[in-house]
Order: sequence, then structure tokens, then C-alpha cells
Amino acid sequence: MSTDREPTSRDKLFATELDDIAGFRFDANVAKVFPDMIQRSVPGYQSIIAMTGTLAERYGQANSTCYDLGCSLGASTIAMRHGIHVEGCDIIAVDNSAEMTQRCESIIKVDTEAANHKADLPLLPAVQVVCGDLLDMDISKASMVVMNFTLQFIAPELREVLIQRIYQGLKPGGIFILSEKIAFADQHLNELLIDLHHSFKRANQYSELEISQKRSALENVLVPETLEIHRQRLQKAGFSSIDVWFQCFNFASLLAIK
Ligand code: GEK
Repeated sequence: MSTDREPTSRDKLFATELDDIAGFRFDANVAKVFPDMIQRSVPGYQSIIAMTGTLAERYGQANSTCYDLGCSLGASTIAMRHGIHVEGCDIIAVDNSAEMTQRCESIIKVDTEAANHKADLPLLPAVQVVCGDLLDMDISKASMVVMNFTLQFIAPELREVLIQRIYQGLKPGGIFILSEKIAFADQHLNELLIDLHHSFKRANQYSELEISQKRSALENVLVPETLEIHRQRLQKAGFSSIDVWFQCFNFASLLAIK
């Protein structure tokens, strides 16, 4: 029997030749190998998660809510949770994959138990894990909203309204962290950075077959945009201070402050 206390399984989902490569879905198979998959696939993932905690320490406000939109197994939520040391700051973690939220719930439970043992509990933010579409989430009295590698899965035509709602839900001085796979307007650069990303995956023991089948599965499911488009959308929503704080190849993280 597998439990969330066991080490994560190795991602071998695309290791054998598939007759029909269906569009990528965050199902039970993906949820099971997710930590291994994301660390071997996203350059800088661990730094971005760790910095999410550091930013939470700075920006988490008393009597506010922090949101993790597209939480998967709750890595960003846990980082925020341990960064925040103010009273009355809770966290809402949302994902529309039931397989992800079920596992996320048990991971959060283990985290709470560990904090309990260390008597860390008094200021440890409460976490509510919600299984649902982030597009339907009410976002209000937020001091921090995190979307680590999730906007890329939202239909491009719905992104502007979502970012506007995030801006409206943030308190003054609140922060939005947006991490994404990005595209480049210059075709040569775009191809080079995709190639460098594939080299990163090869270095992490993904085979050519795994790289190419995963790429096909993500086609039209993960839609990257340029940094310029992200910046313009954030500006249009009303954010005042916007910049990239991390980039490695075609993966970047922006922060935007209200
Ligand atoms: C991490 N942030 O570990 N509503 C809710 N969830 C959604 C939606 C939606 N409309 N669309 C996609 N998702 C995490 C990693 S993974 C990134 C985020 C990746 C969820 C989807 O189910 C998945 O769990 C997550 O967004 C994206 O820091 O796999 O590249």
C-alpha cells in the first residue's frame, strides 16, 4: 500500500512508447509521481518554492488570507505556511484535481502533526485545501497570492480576467507571485531555450522518448506566453511594481505588488 509518508515514486509515465498520446491530465498516476516529475522537469523549482516561503515571511499580513492557486501537493502552501509568523493569516490551497487535493490534504496533515510535536503550532497558519476550479474561487483580503506554474494551464482568453480578480482581491501592499514556463518572441532564442530545457531533462535522466512524448502530451494543454505579455497583463490589472526575480532557461518567476 502506498502512503504519502513513503518516498515519492519515480516518474516513468512516458518511458514506454504510447500508441496514443492523450492530452496531459493531472490524474492519479501524475499525482503519485508529481514531486519527482516537477523537480526533474522544472529548472529552479526548488529555489522558487523556497523563495515563496521567504516572500511569505515578508508579505504575509496579520488577519489576511494567502492563496495557492493550483496547489498540486501543496509545496508552495507548506513553504508559505512556515514563512508566515503573524497572527490570523490563513492559507487557502486550491486545485481542481481530486487526486492532487486528496494527497495534498494528507501531506498538510503530516506537516501539522510535525509542527505539533515541535510546539510550533500557535502561529502556524491554518490551511484549507479546496478541490475546485481556481477560476471560481473568491479571492479576498489577500496579502499573498501564488500561482506557481498554473496560469500556463488556464485558457489564454481567461487569463486577463483572472489576473484582474487577483489584483482586486489583494490588500494594498499585497504580493502576487507568478511562475511560468515562458516563450520568446525571437524564434532562434525560443528554440535555443527549449533545447536547453531538454538538456536539463536529459541531465535528470529523462530519455529522448520521455521528452518527446511528454512534449506531445502538453501540446495545447500548457500554453506558454512571453514575459512581455505577462508584464502587460499585470500592468493592465493595476499592479504597480512588477519584475522577474528568477529565470532559468524558459522558466521564470515574476512578482507583482499592489
Ligand atoms: C507547485 N503550484 O508544486 N483550477 C485549479 N487547479 C488547476 C486548474 C484550474 N482551472 N488548472 C490546472 N490546475 C504547484 C505546481 S502544477 C504545475 C502546479 C505543473 C492545477 C493542476 O491540477 C495541477 O495540479 C496544477 O494546476 C499545475 O508549486 O505540473 O507544471
